[in-house]
Amino acid sequence: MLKVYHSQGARSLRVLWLCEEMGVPYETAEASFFKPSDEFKAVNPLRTVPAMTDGDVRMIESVAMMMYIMSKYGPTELEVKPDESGYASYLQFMLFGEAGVAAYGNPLVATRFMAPDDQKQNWTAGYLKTAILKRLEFVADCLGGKDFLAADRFTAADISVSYIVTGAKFAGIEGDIPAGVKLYVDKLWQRPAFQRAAAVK
Ligand SMILES: N[C@@H](CCC(=O)N[C@@H](CS)C(=O)NCC(=O)O)C(=O)O
Repeated sequence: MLKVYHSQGARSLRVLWLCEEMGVPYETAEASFFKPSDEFKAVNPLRTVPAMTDGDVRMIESVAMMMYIMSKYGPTELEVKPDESGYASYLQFMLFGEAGVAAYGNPLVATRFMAPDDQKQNWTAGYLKTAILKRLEFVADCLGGKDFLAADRFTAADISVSYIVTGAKFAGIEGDIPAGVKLYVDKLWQRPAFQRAAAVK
């Protein structure tokens, strides 16, 4: 069975949400940032969350985990196939959710909580905040009021991109999320599978 090393509010939410949507069974193990267990450290020496095992398989990238689960435990409508229109958008937003948006949040969170007081509002923190919000404006433009980013249906790309709104509170930018993105994510969060995943401690 899939074992997901999870911390509430972390990117493990992407993996749990996908599993809940697909009905794939999983178990969780606590992945604490402050007191990582020996087991977690052995699975993920980087101690970033999430990590996942599936038998002998060991993974430490959340979007790759989603792609693995869809390929291995699908088929699922959450994945857009190469012969469907919307495939290129799907692929792009799957990766954009992490590489294009959420990755900018890590140094912002670290600066907010770990930098010396006189550096918490430094130039780089301002740059990172602007970079994230600019990219979220791009997401809002791409949505143009639609409910989903690719293929006119709910897909894993929506799970990937929308994580940033959960992470925004750690980065201190939750009040700055563009209205078009907020509306889009609020609707996604109505999904029962999201609510089950978000409730996992
Ligand atoms: N690209 C990785 C990023 C993982 C990541 O940075 N997770 C955050 C929590 S959501 C974390 O562990 N931050 C602590 C750190 O970077 O040391 C993924 O998508 O799984």
